[in-house]
Amino acid sequence: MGLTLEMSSGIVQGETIAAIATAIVPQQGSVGIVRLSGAEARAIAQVLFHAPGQQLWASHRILYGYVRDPQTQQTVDEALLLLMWSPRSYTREDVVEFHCHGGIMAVQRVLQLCLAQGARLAEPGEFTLRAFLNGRLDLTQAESVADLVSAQSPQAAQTALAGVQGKLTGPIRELRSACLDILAEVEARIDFEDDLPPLDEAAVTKQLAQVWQSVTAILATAHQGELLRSGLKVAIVGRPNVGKSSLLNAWSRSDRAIVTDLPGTTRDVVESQLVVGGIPIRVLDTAGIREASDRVEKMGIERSRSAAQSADLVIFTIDAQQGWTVADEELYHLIHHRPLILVINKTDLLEAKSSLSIPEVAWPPVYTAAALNRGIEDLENTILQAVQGDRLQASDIEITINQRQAAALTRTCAALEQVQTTIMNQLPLDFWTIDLRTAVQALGEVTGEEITESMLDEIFSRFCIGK
Ligand SMILES: Nc1nc2c(ncn2[C@@H]2O[C@H](COP(=O)(O)OP(=O)(O)OP(=O)(O)O)[C@@H](O)[C@H]2O)c(=O)[nH]1
Ligand SMILES: [Mg+2]
Repeated sequence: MGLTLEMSSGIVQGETIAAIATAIVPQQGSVGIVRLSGAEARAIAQVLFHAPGQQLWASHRILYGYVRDPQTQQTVDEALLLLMWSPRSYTREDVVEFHCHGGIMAVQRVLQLCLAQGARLAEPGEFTLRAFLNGRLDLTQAESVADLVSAQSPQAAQTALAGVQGKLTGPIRELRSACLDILAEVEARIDFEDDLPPLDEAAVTKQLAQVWQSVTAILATAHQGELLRSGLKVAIVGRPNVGKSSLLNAWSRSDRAIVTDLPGTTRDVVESQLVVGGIPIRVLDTAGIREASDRVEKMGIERSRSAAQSADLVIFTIDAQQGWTVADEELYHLIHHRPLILVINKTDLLEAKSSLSIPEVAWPPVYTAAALNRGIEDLENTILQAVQGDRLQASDIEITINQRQAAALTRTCAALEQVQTTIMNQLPLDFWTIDLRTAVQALGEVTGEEITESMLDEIFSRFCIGK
């Protein structure tokens, strides 16, 4: 991605870029937006957009009119034009948005006209990259923008929004400046040893411990952040007819999967999207696993096995009335190395729970009667316990960090621990500064104050085009 930006009248304006900013769905969607940003955005819009009457081309105005092909004078769309002049825009450059009719035709034709006028097709995330380079957003905010777009649950969206609003940046900047203060104190002692009172080692140690504690507290949100961002893949696995599809249906409150009293009903993996405790969950209902001669059923069973192997969590379902059978035991041996929750279904047909002998697994078994919608809440609680343990709950945390930020903060912690050891071992002050600088550098990578072009490329290539 080119980072070539030009300075003009104090504002950094890059090459003019263009992209369709809305989701592109053929023949659907009421509005589609083409976005332009850069030094030529205004000029290009003025060539393409005909605004009848005395409409003013002023910032933060919306014009009504027609997009026309300047070559043929043909009208391409009837549209609204939103103007945001530098620096009061997302990128801080001149930004123009064509609000066209939905579907793909209008936006694609308008985009082509913009490109024909000299704009370049934007790279993924390039608008947000410019917002970052022009100081409109720091790196944590920019990354949160991508998280907000891809959020799959209200909680994921909420923590992403907190990130966009800078709620992660503030604390990280404070910690970095605390480290810089300590570094300055130490360096002053190295440079002007005779003129200054000796360093208060106890005070420095205390400050370092405080910074370490705050960094560790932020690091603790990484696991939850990952769950909120990526969600979980959960596979319901078991013998035929134990009620796996009934469980999916009860859980998703739908008739998503076909349920019959015939073993071997489900032939292929059926998927449902759910949200449990803020965590987006993809639930896979699979074909009952048994020795089958039917070719289609065999293929389905193969898919069940691979779903069980690739899932983050397996819900191993058995029939309460039949108890723990030899076939259950065989199947259990195939997958017991996976994180697994035991579900004992059809408990409505059972007189007493205690008569069942089942293997010990990490989490308590869940008793359900899927056909009667019973036990779903227990199942959800056990899943949350399995994935969160004693860790922070989604509702307890305001911000979360991603893997990149976690890696930088882990380096920060290691560097701070190293400084402590250096102090304890009474090593010379030069040694202190090495690790303090590492901590400052790592914290700067989180906010983007210290970042290389290749790191930026990697971060922004994960964005969608038009954002
Ligand atoms: N009494 C009772 N019957 C249930 C319960 N859950 C499912 N069933 C019945 O058990 C039968 C099998 O249910 P399914 O959900 O199709 O079972 P499955 O595990 O998906 O079966 P396959 O797709 O063949 O592997 C159906 O007749 C359901 O109505 C339950 O909790 N109690
Ligand atoms: Mg089924």
